[in-house]
Amino acid sequence: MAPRGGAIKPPRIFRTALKIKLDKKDKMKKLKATSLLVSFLAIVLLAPSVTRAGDVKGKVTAQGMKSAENIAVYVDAIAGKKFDAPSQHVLVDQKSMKFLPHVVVVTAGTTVDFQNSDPVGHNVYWPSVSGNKKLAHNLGTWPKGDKKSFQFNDLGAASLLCNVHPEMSGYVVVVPTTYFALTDKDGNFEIKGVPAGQYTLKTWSEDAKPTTQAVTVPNTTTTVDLTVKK
Ligand SMILES: [Cu+2]
Repeated sequence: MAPRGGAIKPPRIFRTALKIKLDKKDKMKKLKATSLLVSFLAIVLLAPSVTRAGDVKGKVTAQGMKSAENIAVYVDAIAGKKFDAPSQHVLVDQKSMKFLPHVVVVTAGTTVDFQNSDPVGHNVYWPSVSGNKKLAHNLGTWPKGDKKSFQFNDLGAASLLCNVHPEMSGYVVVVPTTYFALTDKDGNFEIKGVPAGQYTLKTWSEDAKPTTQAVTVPNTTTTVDLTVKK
């Protein structure tokens, strides 16, 4: 004799199997919905913080000067914002009896490596930083292949000289933020990734007086034209 209830057993198993199948489907649906929600939140919450910065680009017109090249354009100190000293060093080569590049712009705390690539000894010193003789420093004289490093913590322009070759000159321009650029031969500059906000833009030039200009940075590229005068 067939056991009682034998006839209803298969449907139960079937129902259980169906239930498991439905549960799985349901779970997948829930998972899909959750991941969609997470993606949506990620886009809504993270995207603005990524795009809330813009580039500041423009052109510097140099009045009464032979060139608009090598003019530093930078965002002045921002209240309440500190910048860490970068771990990456900046290189200033002494090559073909020149400081190369002629001008480097760095943020405060940057270490500059002075490398001698010439077959003659070069000296590196600066008699002042933006005219402040108390910040004068002499790194000494060293032969080809050697380098000496210096961490620039004081703001301003250190005017590099070599006491062996008076024709050599260069500049390390130390600025308070990491938002800076140097003009190309036509005076063009581009400061990338400036957080949206209002700032003071400043210039430094070997030949011209410094200039100051207010700038509002939206979360897109903004164009600023500046004029510097001798
Ligand atoms: Cu020299």
